[in-house]
Amino acid sequence: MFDNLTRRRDEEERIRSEGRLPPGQALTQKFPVLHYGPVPRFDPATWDLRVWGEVEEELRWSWDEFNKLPRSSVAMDIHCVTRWSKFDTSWEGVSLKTLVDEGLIKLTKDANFLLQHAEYGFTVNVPVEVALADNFLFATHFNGEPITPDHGYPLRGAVGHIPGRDELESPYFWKGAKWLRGLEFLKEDRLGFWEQAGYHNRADIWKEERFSR
Ligand SMILES: Nc1nc2c(c(=O)[nH]1)N[C@H]1C(S)=C(S)[C@@H](COP(=O)(O)O)O[C@H]1N2
Ligand SMILES: [Mo]
Repeated sequence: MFDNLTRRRDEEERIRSEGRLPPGQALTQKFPVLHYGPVPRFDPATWDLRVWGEVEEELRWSWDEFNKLPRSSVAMDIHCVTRWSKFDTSWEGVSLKTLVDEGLIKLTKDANFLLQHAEYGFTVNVPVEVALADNFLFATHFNGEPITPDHGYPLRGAVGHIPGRDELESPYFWKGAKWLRGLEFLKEDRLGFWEQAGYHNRADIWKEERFSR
């Protein structure tokens, strides 16, 4: 117990000295679970991911089809607005940038925002440039294993900070929806679930954009 505490503090000091600990955050070696509402069940036979709004063609991928899309992986530090940070997490899944570059999703010129739609009507909004960046992934795997049900199985948005890539806007972790089922591209911004509840629209971890009021 005492050893763990010392190890956590030493680790936090190392991360801080590397400039990777945002203001007001603390290092955790656990992986807390945070969400509103129940954990949905996954049925591979009925699951789909729909894409609509500011796209040239609406799309619907079944679970089998989704698993044939080109795959990417990214290592990031993730930062929860409730002040825990988890470092060197690795994620695997599908990147919006790749889907757009390969013409698998064709955005219109008016696609300015992405609204992620999750089970039970949960939503979260980000500017499309944030979703197109290297630090944003539609993730199926965390640290080499399928994401667990309470962390968003089978698919979640994952966003964080890539060490050394300070030019990328890095939002708090809530900007990734767990149990993702739809991607709606919008011309005008529309606030998601937590944003409507008073959380910050942009949510930059370095500027401590936690709440909007
Ligand atoms: N579907 C859904 N996704 C969600 C949420 C939620 O309530 N529902 N909460 C967000 C919040 S507030 C956080 S901090 C992260 C937490 O992810 P974790 O439980 O894997 O740590 O998920 C985000 N994604
Ligand atoms: Mo959160």
